[in-house]
Amino acid sequence: MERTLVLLKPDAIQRGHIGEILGRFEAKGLKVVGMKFRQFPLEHIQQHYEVHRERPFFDSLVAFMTSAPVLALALEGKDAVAVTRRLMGPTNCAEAPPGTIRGDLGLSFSHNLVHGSDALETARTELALFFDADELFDWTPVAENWVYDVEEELSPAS
Ligand code: IDP
Ligand code: MG
Repeated sequence: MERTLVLLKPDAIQRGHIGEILGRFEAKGLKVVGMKFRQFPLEHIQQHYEVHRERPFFDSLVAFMTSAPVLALALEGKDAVAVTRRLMGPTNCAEAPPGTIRGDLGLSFSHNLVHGSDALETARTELALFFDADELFDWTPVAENWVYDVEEELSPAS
């Protein structure tokens, strides 16, 4: 099982797409293990996007991400990092395929609705930035053995 960080960006909040986007992750079978709705401080978002600090779009990205509340989600599931990125689609919404969140809901490169960690190691760092340990919850959905073939797919060896 992996955990990953997803952010519903200010454009998703402003456009009323919280339910639509959260619903897609839930419908897929990913488990919500943390959720936080907050307008994050500038320094927090700067730290989150630290790898992009030298890029020309850094300041506008940080301004955008602090312009309204963000919904931070911690999602858990098998291959959750890659599965989440596939559901999101590529960065530029205009080129993202139909069926993906960005492909169905947006037209912009920068206002692309959603963030998802790009690797397991990144996910660990990003989850620690957005959530304290006691804000993440271990729980077992009643339908888990219908989402997965538990013996085949959830054994330690799989
Ligand atoms: P990702 O969100 O698909 O992982 P990254 O390359 O990590 O994409 O970029 C982080 C975020 O910065 C993007 O989601 C987007 O909001 C913004 N961004 C990336 N490249 C550009 C650009 O060339 N112009 C404007 N915004 C950009
Ligand atoms: Mg990225």
